[in-house]
Amino acid sequence: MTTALMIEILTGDITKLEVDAIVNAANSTLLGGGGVDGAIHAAAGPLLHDYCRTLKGCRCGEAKLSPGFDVPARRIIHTVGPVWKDGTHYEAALLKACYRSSFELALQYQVRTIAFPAISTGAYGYPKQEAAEIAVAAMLEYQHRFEQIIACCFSERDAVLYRSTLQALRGG
Ligand code: AR6
Repeated sequence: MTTALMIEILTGDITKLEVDAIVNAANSTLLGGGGVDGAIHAAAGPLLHDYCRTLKGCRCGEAKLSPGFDVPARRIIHTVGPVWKDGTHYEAALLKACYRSSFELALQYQVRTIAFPAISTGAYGYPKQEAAEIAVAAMLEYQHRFEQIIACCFSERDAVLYRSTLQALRGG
């Protein structure tokens, strides 16, 4: 199946990936934090923090762009996922919006290869299975507009979940 080449599920550190853009699971200040956000700021260096100050924050579900500075990726797309409460606070719509906003911003900047972490599934507590379904559905929706879409999982267990979700959503 040709589409299989476009969505890749990897296990590893997103800061190391040589792609046009990596996506950051940020908070609304865009000024850094823990998890993947902390790792990206540490790898990109202090100029990223200075640049992010000029972006004046970002709302949940939206996305903003910065250069990659010291990471191999040329650009970083910062998006703010929802904090999971109980599923009745528009969490799913907001998480979908994160993926769509990130993809749309990437298209505006001629990004052809892009990598995502599992947005909201760490500190923000989004259930991993439900989040994977939203992530993979968005990737399938946009796959024809990119050369490569990487789901960069931080554990092999998450990667197994993404692989089974991808298989299920593709219909086997
Ligand atoms: N590469 C890829 N994935 C990673 C990496 C990495 N280097 N490090 C962690 N992950 P989280 P959130 C995975 O908590 O839930 C921050 O403090 C991690 O295992 O980074 O959206 C921000 O500033 C998990 O699967 O992001 C916000 O305040 C996924 O990335 C808040 O956390 C997301 O976990 C955002 O919370």
